[in-house]
Amino acid sequence: MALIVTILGIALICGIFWFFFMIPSDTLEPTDKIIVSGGYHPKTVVVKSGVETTLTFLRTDQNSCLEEIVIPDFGIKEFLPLNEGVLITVKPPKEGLYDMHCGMNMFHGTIKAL
Ligand SMILES: [Cu+2]
Repeated sequence: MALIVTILGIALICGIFWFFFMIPSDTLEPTDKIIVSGGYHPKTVVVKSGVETTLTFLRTDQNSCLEEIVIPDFGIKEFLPLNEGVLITVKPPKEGLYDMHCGMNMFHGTIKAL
């Protein structure tokens, strides 16, 4: 009986470890936060190519010009509510610079994939 409890205990601990540490290796956890206020800060975000990266966009600027974020290369077009973080996942296929801009193409930022 004691042995079964011990084995179950070990299995449980392994399960917890697996849950927290065995996240798929090509996924980076939420990472770069981009403040959207009078433009994009930072203006250039560096990510790894071929890897899924989740970016958090937080708009703190009332200017409705900035309420939409467009990343044409990844077919992304998202509404950014004021003061609410929006998660956007990108996976650049190769190294390079990828443009991101507001809905009216006035403010620009860059995703740099290494
Ligand atoms: Cu705009």
